[in-house]
Amino acid sequence: MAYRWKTDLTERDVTPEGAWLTRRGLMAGIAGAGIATLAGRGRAAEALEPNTWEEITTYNNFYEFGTDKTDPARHAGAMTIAPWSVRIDGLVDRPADYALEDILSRMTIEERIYRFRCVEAWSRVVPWNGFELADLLEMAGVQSGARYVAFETYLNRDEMPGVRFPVLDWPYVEGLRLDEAMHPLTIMATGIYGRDLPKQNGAPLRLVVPWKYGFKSIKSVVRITLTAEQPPTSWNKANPREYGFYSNVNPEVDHPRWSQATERRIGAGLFARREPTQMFNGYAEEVAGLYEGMDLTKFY
Ligand SMILES: Nc1nc2c(c(=O)[nH]1)N[C@H]1C(S)=C(S)[C@@H](COP(=O)(O)O)O[C@H]1N2
Ligand SMILES: [Mo]
Repeated sequence: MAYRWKTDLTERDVTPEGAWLTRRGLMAGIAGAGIATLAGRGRAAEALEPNTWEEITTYNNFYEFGTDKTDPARHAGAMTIAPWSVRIDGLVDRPADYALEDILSRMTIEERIYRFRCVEAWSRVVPWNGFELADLLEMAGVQSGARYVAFETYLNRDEMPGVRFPVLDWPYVEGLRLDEAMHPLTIMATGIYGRDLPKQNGAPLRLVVPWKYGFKSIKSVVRITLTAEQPPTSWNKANPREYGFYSNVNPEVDHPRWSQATERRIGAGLFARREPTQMFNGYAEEVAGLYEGMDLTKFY
């Protein structure tokens, strides 16, 4: 398939040969969905190691299952993910409850190896499988008045022990400007390493916006609404001074309580040096244009 967008890293940069071969085998075995392996135009100077399946699936934020990093892996197993449907509504031509199987039968699943940067200043590299959000939105038919996209996570009080606590106003909600949502780097992830997305990572379908802090990448999405007005977002509602609507990764705009200049790479080891955080998490070439003329200290 034609390569359209640089993802920073090539398969070979980030994947040990053995895992690569295994993964190819796994991916070849996935029925129905056409998987196109996306070989990014890598930056030769960078030789980043992949994060392991273990590192990606046992240290998570999914507050519906508790606020400890190990809670999602321990508790998310209780979440019902089949049958699953996504309501797409608001300013669209074809509002409906779309069954996940119907969505997947119409989408092209690709692999996207993306950096992932949490606002808490840890990071990793994840080989996602997924499709472009733009393709899903086009399926529903975006109307001309739409300017934003609102997302909502599944909520079930019996299955989610964390929602007994008012850490956030449940359900978890997020939002993007329409041009951010339509950007080719923005994907809906369905897998990691060619395997189904684990529940703790937001099965069966979660947003991934690689140039924004991790909390924008909302998990286990059940509703997508096209709106004219900027939608409310969970972390912004909880603490508007600390978490803005945009939440673009920016080493020059610190969190009020900590620096965002550097990050701790998961799996790097206890004595590893912190790495410098990159503007837009390394995707400036692709996305800086979306924010031309905006004061990023004001629109944080
Ligand atoms: N519904 C929901 N989505 C969520 C969160 C959450 O608590 N609930 N946490 C966010 C945060 S803070 C991060 S860093 C990422 C973590 O994704 P990962 O566990 O797949 O690395 O999920 C984001 N999406
Ligand atoms: Mo995060």
